[in-house]
Amino acid sequence: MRFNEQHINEWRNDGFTTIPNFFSEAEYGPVLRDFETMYPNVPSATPRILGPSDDRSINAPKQFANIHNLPYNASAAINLISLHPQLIAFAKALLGVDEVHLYQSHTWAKYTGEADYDQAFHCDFGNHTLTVPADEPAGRTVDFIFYLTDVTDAHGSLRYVTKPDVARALGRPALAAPDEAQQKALRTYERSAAVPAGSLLAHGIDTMHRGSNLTAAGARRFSMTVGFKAAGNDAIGFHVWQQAAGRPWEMVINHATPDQLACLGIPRPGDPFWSARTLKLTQARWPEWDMSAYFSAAGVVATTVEPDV
Ligand SMILES: O=C(O)CCC(=O)C(=O)O
Ligand SMILES: [Fe+2]
Repeated sequence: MRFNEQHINEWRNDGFTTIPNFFSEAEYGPVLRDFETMYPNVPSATPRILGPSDDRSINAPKQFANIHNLPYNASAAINLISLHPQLIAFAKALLGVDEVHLYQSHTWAKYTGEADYDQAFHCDFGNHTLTVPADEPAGRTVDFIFYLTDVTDAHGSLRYVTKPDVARALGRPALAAPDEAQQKALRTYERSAAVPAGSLLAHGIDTMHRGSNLTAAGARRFSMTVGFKAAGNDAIGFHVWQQAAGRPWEMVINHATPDQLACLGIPRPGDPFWSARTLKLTQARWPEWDMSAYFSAAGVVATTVEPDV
């Protein structure tokens, strides 16, 4: 395991925990190369950092320009890293549940001068639930951010305030800080998640944090945002995987294990969903997927004959 009790306690108490070098170079290197394929037009190094007089509200949407969602038009490496067995195990341990679902996976490329990435302190629950973050750990979410490039304070590191520090800064726990005075108070407690490439930050939709600007000349920050929830938690959502028909799902499906695919809602081998009919139809839909474990668990012989609907 790449995590321990201390990480779990830190996440539960502070809202955040960081594990430097969670992914080895052999694991994140191919994903970095996939980023370079997916983002071929790195802006030229003519950074223009916005000054205090520039209108940040007009500039703000630009920070979200370079985002792609799973599945990715690149190799199996980037398509599988959101479902890395250690991420799944960590999410289960943090939520204290046996089954988790992946509900968010996107890339994000930020470049010095391309946008103003500075954000106000906020919590992310507004576009992950129609209510508010749950009290119980099992009803919460695990929101991972990991990095494919080294991140320093000058590379737009995530700034955050732990839950105890939010209470110190604002006099009570909070999920929003709408006043400038509150933002200022939070800034006095902010920490920087400056970490090397391959490192992992775990937080949730109830944590106070903000994006920060890239100020190093010609710099880039490549990250992935990956969210898990307990299986069956219908209160939480972000992507609808099924909506993505026509996108390269075979890059995930053909390379993933049954445990990884279960995180996307695909029933495991032996599940009653798998009948002779559903097995053969699914195999016809994804011909390159090795479904032998699914067939044998159901006692069905795989054939190349077109199935009846
Ligand atoms: O990319 C980051 O460092 C944080 C961005 C963020 O918090 C957000 O867009 O909600
Ligand atoms: Fe956020």
